[in-house]
Amino acid sequence: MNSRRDFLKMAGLAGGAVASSLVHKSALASLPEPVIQTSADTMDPLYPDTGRPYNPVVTLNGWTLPWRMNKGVKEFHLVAEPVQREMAPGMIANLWGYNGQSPGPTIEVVEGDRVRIFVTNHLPEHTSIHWHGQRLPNGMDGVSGLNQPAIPAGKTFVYEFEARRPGTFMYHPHADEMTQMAMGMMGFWVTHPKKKHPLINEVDRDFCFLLNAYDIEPGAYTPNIMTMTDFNLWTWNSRVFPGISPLCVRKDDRVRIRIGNLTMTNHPIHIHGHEFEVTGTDGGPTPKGSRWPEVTTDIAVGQMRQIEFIADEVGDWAFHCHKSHHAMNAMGHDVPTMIGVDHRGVTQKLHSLVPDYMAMGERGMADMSEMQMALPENTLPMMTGDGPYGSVEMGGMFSVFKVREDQKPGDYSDPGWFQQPAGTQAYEYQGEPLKPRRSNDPGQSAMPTTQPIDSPVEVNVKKSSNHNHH
Ligand SMILES: [Cu+2]
Repeated sequence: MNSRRDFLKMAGLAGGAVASSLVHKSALASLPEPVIQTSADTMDPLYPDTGRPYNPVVTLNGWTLPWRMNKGVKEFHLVAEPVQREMAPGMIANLWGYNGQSPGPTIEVVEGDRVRIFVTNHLPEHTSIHWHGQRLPNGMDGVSGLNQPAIPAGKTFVYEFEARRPGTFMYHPHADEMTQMAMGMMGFWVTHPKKKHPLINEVDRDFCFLLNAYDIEPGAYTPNIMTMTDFNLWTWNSRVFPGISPLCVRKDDRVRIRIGNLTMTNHPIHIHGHEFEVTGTDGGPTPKGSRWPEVTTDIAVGQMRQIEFIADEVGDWAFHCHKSHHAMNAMGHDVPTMIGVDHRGVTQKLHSLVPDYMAMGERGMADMSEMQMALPENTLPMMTGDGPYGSVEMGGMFSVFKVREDQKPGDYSDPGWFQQPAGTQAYEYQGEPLKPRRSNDPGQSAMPTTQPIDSPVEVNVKKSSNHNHH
């Protein structure tokens, strides 16, 4: 990583704030060099080369911040700054984040570690960092005005505490929170257990990401920070499908996925083909007796959940928020429901006036994914992302959980699409169609009888003046 070059480049972009007298040479000598990330790709896990060993996490479309060991203290340097985040190929957002990206880097430490975090503020306004879920001295909790003065623009503050309990945490500003979180300022934090823990399993794959949301008008680059509920980009780590990396694992791996919610609404996160247990929250590991199997878990605002399961079914499994509006991208929310409305005649007339006019939605909204419609600049299609059999018709909070027999341990690369073994895929029925049997037909029950397929079913059609069955 060309961290120094990137950092100097970023410093140059920020108007030379770092090169100026704000950071004195003596202070610079004691500050750990900030590492800046310029890519939105999922980075390989960062294996520790100092301090206690642990099995690192993989941050979806993110990375773990390297540290410097200084007399037994792990030192990190976070730089709060404006960033450009690619939300999916074809769309860039102007966000605020840390060290070049939004969300910021994941911080990984071990239970009992002494941690010192330098926070440099390159935003145009003051900020602070709250370490969500941590046990720490009150003055390190990061609520500006309550626990500390806010960090003025251009200044560096130092937080220092012991990572007292193992678990899943996050960090975010507690200063002009509404603006700064709407702009993407947040990051993940994992404290690994220092020794075998009765409630914390060792896993083969450990993924993490944050749920966040933005309101960016089609054609625009900067979020509308005043939006309270009507967001149009529902994101995992500031990415939308098909820009979210797949979660690639080997068959029979024990998998843990850690998720934190910093949006303004809850997200029922759902996995296909497997059942999981919630093994931890931001309050710590859950007692074994409190765990039950499920396939969807709701994550409320400000909550974190870690789910665990054995990936024992090969395939490409959908993994997504179950609020269907959260699995699509911008546009469409103001479109009236047109199902069943045939407006072809109107379209023809309109075409003579407005050549670009398109009728949308009369057969459902699936046409949207196929439409070669001219979109505004820097705007993603509402439903997008192709699979091996056509459009997946999803956007937003959607990814694919890929389980393969031959995915090597430690290999997180995309193995491509799953090849369905012969005879294991839904297929088209080629026989004769049957007439539908309706439950209100006289003398008929709703349950089909065991009619042989080659003998036609007799159906009495009840005449009705106000119902026309086609
Ligand atoms: Cu959702």
